[in-house]
Amino acid sequence: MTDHLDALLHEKRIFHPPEELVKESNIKKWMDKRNIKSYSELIKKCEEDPEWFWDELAQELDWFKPYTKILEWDPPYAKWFADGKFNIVHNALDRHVKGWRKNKIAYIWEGEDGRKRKLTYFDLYKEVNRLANALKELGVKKGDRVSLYLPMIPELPIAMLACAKIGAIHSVVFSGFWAKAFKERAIDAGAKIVIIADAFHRRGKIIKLKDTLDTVIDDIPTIEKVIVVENLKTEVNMKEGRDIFWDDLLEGQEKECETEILGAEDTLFILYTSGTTGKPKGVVHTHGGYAVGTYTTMKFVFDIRDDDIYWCTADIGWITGHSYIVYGPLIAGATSILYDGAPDYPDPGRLWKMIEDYGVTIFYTAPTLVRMFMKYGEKWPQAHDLSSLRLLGSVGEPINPEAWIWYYENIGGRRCPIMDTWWQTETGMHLITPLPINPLKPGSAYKPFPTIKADVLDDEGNSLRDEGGHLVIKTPWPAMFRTLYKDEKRYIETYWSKFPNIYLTGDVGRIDEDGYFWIQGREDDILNVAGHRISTAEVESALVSHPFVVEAAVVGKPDILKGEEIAAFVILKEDVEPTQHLKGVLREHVRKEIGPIATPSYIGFVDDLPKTRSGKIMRRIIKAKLIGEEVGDTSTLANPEAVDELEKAL
Ligand code: 6R9
Repeated sequence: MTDHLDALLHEKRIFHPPEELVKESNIKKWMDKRNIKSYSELIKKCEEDPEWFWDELAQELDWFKPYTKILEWDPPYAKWFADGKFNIVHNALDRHVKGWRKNKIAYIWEGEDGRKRKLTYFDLYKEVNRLANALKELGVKKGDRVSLYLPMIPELPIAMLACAKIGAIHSVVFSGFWAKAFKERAIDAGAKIVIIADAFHRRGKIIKLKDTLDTVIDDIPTIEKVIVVENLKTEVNMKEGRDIFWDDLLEGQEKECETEILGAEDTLFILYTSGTTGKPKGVVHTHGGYAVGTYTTMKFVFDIRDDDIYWCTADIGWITGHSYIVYGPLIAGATSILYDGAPDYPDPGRLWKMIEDYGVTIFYTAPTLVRMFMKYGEKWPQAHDLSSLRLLGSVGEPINPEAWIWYYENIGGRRCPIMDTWWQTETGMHLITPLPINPLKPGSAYKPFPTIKADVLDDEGNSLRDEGGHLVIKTPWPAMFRTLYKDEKRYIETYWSKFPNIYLTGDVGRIDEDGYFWIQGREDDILNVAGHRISTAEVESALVSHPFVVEAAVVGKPDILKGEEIAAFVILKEDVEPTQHLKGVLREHVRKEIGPIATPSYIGFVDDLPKTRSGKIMRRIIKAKLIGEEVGDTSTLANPEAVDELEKAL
């Protein structure tokens, strides 16, 4: 049976990057300079001396006072460059403004309604300084927490950088979260200030963010001031003495502001991520190591260069946006696209038109979007000139081989390698990922980044090959989170207790005979059917490989005989009839792809699947609904209405 299972994820096809791209790549040039002949030689050297690698990269950044120690590793606590004096904003802005990048564009912004703005590094620098001065005037000090509740407008990175500049800690809450979710996070962080926008557009509608905040603000006792960006200039309720407009606050503020000299280990931000329990986890990142990690991966994974137009479609409210829209690209001095709107609005050609309009060269998105665009069809990308693209990226969930190939052919024109980057809010930076010089297998996130030791273990801690198990990381890395905010106990229990001194990712992975990693999904997404371990991702991948299927979610339904049976919820292509006969066809298809053991006992057709706002399918909620349990809090869902559909479908 395992043979069948392996057959699905054991993609035989190998895709090599174009020779020219390899030759010109940052990593190749970097290795050449150091007389390193091959990638395997680099990996070996990094394994022997990881501190050598990170020291080399850290030296490309500006330190107020150089560090003398690179790493202090006292598991599960790591300190990187600890005695160095540093500020990430000095590296993301100040040093560029002193040099030739001063008038280089940092962000090209476009709103859903077509509004456009361009900000140079100098523009950004001045705005950050004015806000930083204003925050100081409001009494914000080093270590104070500031909650940012903003859509994808330039004021969001400006606010993050202004906080970091003065040593305050930002905690961004995704603007698509509801009031309750914001409240919970702001209370946990003990935020003194909230920076928010009046409203923003989504799918042509006006979402009134400030009104949402007003419903919970009185329950957050630590908030002293609310700063309101007039993004759409909608009517807002302003409370005397507490609420201030951004423009009024910045009026007359100095365009220069001293950057606080911090320790490398000082906290940069807290970002909340959902855990297995209901309470979100406050993931804590620092200035120094995080800067080095995000910068290094920007340089080597995305191969960023000064003439690139780089676009990561994530929302800054997630770690992907923090690391790869704000800090990584700015430290690297890149020009990035910032888009505030739905990706398929006003039509499914929106992103492709923007790639053409701005000549985007590097494009980083999520598999869920790729599948959505597969559903809309090839004609949308085909209507645009995408020949400027050089490199593609994927993040957030396993990309099924069909989606990989579609992305590779229809967006990348068979010329752009896809960097399938595996990482987490906790890791801060890519940990398992190809570089543009590596041969790719569709659906595999390649191998660990230089210096990173990753493995797949069974329950006893033995390394597994060609079998699914716990994905773990055995070595510290600079951008690793340092703790969970105010919850040391949970930090240790969740991540460091199953295997001593080894980081438990919570994902299931498999390493094939070539050493490629195949991420199979979260541990809690693994089914046990008649004693066989089956990953929901594998069955979903099989379903999605059928030409009639766009997206699928698979969960386990408890069964006395088999332990679990497989239930699948399927979204069909627009013109396909949802018949009983088709259910049989799909079952047969999965049976053929993986084997009888993986054949779904139940198939239901739905128009939508419950997803988090970052696009992850919420299998836990689907499962609860399926077995008639309490669904619980659905406020973090992007589409709570999708939950009700599930019952009817089977
Ligand atoms: C960056 C981000 C982390 C979880 C992670 C894993 C899944 C992310 C992936 C991937 C397969 C990839 N994940 N990237 N699975 N291939 N390339 O998404 O952070 O929101 O914390 O989610 O996402 O399950 O554990 P975060």
